[in-house]
Amino acid sequence: MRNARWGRLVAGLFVLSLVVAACSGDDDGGGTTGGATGATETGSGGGGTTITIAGFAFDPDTITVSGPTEVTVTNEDSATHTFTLDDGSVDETVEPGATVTVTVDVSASTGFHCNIHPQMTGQIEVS
Ligand SMILES: [Cu+2]
Repeated sequence: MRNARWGRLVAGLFVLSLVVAACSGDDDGGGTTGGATGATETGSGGGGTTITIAGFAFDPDTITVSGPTEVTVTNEDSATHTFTLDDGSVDETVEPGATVTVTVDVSASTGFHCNIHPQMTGQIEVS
């Protein structure tokens, strides 16, 4: 009888640890950045630019860079997306809940898109 009780206790702790691990794993996607600002974000001063993917769309869908710019892309969808420049210089897969940072270094304006969902497009302007 004692062995059976220990078995249940150990099993319970095991399940509990799984729940804790699952919850802490979700924290990576936390933090609301951006918000209801304009559709254009300018990366200057070395601060970089942030793009959020949500609802199968890039937000903002137009960014402005001057020189090499770090662009941080966060995927808040449950589907995998890519952040791909039309000129092919960047092609990064962004898993659900993941954040990737890439350096965008373009000399002329170019578009970007998701390889998986062709309707997801955006534009990079060079100032
Ligand atoms: Cu996509």
